[in-house]
This record gives sequence, C-alpha cells and structure tokens, in this order.
Amino acid sequence: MFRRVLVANRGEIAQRIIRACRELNVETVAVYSEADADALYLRQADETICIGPAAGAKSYLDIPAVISAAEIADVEAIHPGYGFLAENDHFAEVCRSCQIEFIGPSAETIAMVGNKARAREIAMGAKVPVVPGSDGPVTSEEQAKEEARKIGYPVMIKAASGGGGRGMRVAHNEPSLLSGMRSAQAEAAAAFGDDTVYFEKFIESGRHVEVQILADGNGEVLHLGERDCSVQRRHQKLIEESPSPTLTPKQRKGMCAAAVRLAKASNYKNAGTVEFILDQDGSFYFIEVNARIQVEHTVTELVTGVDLIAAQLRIASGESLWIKQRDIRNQGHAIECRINAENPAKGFMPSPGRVVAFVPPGGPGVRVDSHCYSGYSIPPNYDSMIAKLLVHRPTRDEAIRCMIRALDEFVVEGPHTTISFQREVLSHADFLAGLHDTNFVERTFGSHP
Ligand code: MV4
Repeated sequence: MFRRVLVANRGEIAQRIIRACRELNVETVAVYSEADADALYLRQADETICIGPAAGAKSYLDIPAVISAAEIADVEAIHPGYGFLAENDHFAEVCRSCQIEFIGPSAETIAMVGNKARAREIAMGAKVPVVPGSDGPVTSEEQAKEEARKIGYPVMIKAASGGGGRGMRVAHNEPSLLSGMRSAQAEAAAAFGDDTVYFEKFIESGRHVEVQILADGNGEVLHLGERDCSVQRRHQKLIEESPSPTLTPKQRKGMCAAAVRLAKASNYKNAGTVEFILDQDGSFYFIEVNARIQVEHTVTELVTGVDLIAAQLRIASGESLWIKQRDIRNQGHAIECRINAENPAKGFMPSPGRVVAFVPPGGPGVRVDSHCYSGYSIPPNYDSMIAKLLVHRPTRDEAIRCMIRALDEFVVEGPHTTISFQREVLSHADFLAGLHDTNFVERTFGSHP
C-alpha cells in the first residue's frame, strides 16, 4: 500500500478519500483553493497545500499546480476523486511521466472510453447491446440525413468527447437534425476542443441504470450490482438507489455481465461505472463509461459492504482483486438523496453563503457524507452539493420511510436546500411504485419551476 497520497479534490469526496486512507494507514496531503481555506477536510488531512485562487481552472484543474504540490509533498500517488481531473487522460499521462501513481485507469483507457463513439465500437466488439445509431462519427449534412433516415426519428445527437448530458441534442425531424447538429458541434468544440458528433436513436421514457465494476488490470473484473439514477434534473442526478426497482433478475444478470465484458475489452483498471438506458420493453443499451469513482458510489457501498475508495487504493497500489464474484452479496435496499444548496422554488438556483445551523440526521440505517458544519460558508465557485444523505434498510418501502424520517430530521439553516424537494419526490406515487423514468422530474415538477 502507498505510504502517502495526494487528494486532488475538495468537499465531501476529499473527506471520503481521507477517511479511507486513514483506515489503511496511508498519510494524506490535501490541496485547497483560497476559497476552501476553512474547509473541514483540511483538518482531517495530515498536510495541506494551497494550490491557487478560487477559480477551479486556477486550482483543482491546474495540472502544474497539482503536480508541484505532489512533488513538494513527496507523495506516491494522487487520488483525483470525481470531476476536475478525474477523467483527464493528459493528467494521467503527466502523473505517469512524473512517476506518481494516478489512482484510476491508464491514460490510454481513459482516452479510449472517454471518446463515446469509440466506446460504442468497443461495446459492439464485446457483444454489449448499444442503441441503434450511426456507424461512427457523422461529419457531413449528407451523411447526417442518411444516418437519421436509417435510425428513424427521434434521433439523439451526441458529442464524442461529451458525457453526462453535455453536447447532446434531440431531433424529431430533418430541419431540427441539421440545426441541432450544428449547435452540438459548436458547443462541443467550445467545451471539449473536439466537435466530433455521432447519432443514436433517442430512447424516450427510459430508465438510467448503471453497473458498478471493480477491475484490477490483471484480467480480474467484478461487478457490484446496479444503481438506478432515473431521478435527474437537467442531467444532475438527485436520487440514486440500489437495487433498481424495475430490473428483473434476468435483466440484472445480463446487464452486469455486459458491463464486465466491456471492462475487459477496454483493459479497464480501477473502480468504474458502465451506464445503460433501459427502455419500456425492458431492453437495455450501453450509453457510456464513467472512468472514475462517482458521487453515488456510496449506494453500492451500503448494499455490498465493500469500501470502494479503499478498493481503488488497493488496486492502484498493485494488488490483485482479493474477493471473488460469489463473495459479493447485495443485501437490502439503499437510497441516496443529494442535498444541494439550491432553491427548488427558483429553478434550483444555487444558494451559497453561510450555514447558520447544520444538524444531520442519524439513527438506524442512516449515513451522511458531508463536508458541511454549522458556521461553514459555502463558496459560490463549485458545485452546490453540501451532503449526501443515505439510508440502508431491508426493503425499498422501509428505505423510503427511513429516508423521509431522515429528511424531516435534517436541519440546514441559512441556504436554501433541496431537502423539501427530495421529501416531495419520496412521497410521490410514481416514485413509490418505482414507475418513474428519466422524464419524471420535468414532467412532475416542470422544467421551468
Ligand atoms: C440517451 C438517452 C436516450 N437515448 N441516449 C443522459 C446523460 C448521458 N450519460 C446519457 N444520457 C442519455 N442518453 C439515447 N440514445 C437518455 C439519456 C438520459 C436522459 C435524457 C434526457 C433527459 C434526462 C435523461 C436522464 C438520464 C439519461
């Protein structure tokens, strides 16, 4: 195991990584921006280094600043968390050239699965079902019309370098296809420096189901079951749960086996997620790979008992997988609510500033991962998630009741939060029945509240 690790992130995930390191007897070096000087995770790390001003581009995303901190602190490895540099293949390459272990997949794998058009090809090669779509990237208007005719409308235009919903457009006819393609290309060029797009049939009213995997890079790949993340708003997940309330045992088996085949085909190492869309007929299709630890990894930790951050550290330090697939037994039902400092009554507008009182819930089955405390000032520069509230109970109904009880206990004074909104979703008939799809939030609460 590593002697010393640099945590190249902030907030709850920095704290989560520091906790795992402590339990493994690994020293931690935390980096922070000027906006995070009062952050809780800095008090839990062994050493702290300021790497720049508030703007992410000048601190957590600044590769020379992060690498300098790693060199000065003399660490053996860097944990990138999620967001920021987590899926930056160039950063992984720089770490390698500096002989610092990047806690994630190889630069080659990140680049390969980070290109969604390539990832589709790898999936097809591994006999993983993909959404009917274009044969590779679409470059001309002529090709666009031709591919769309073959696929049939509605067509989804996706940026190859995109992901998490960025650089996507839906077209219902030829004129909107061509204008959507131009705006997706412009958006992708500006955001990712790559205007490559490809097409897929748009699956309406599907469910977003993803499979957690662990791969050691020596050929062993395990899956840890699925998470259902269908409660989203503008591609921001709000609630995640495991197991999926709609997946049949047969579908689950097929989806998890497909995720493992894809991980093997992409030479995957690290914890990772394979995303699928499940249509109304119960068919599932691969959509993308997330080559990092995700916010919602905690849901899987509760149902499997596996510490996924510790697993990332062990794999990166060279261990071969220490558990077999049959040792992983998913038990009970886990739900996560993302508590954001946002105002649901004002279109989920961010609500940063001083937290006057912060009293998280507790009791049986409750876990709260949060970097927040009474008196903390939420900086306006980063994402607005202030806590992940999780419950683990024997059944989904009990988990929902436990979550409602925990949301009612949760005291956050100062900023607006999504607690009241989560409370409404948790008591909505469609959610209770497990019948909600990816349009549930927009349909039920409106896209412009
Ligand atoms: C799709 C899809 C339907 N059909 N692809 C969204 C984020 C990214 N990871 C992939 N996403 C989707 N890809 C095809 N071919 C549906 C989604 C999707 C979604 C779309 C619109 C509104 C909400 C959504 C929530 C989850 C997934």
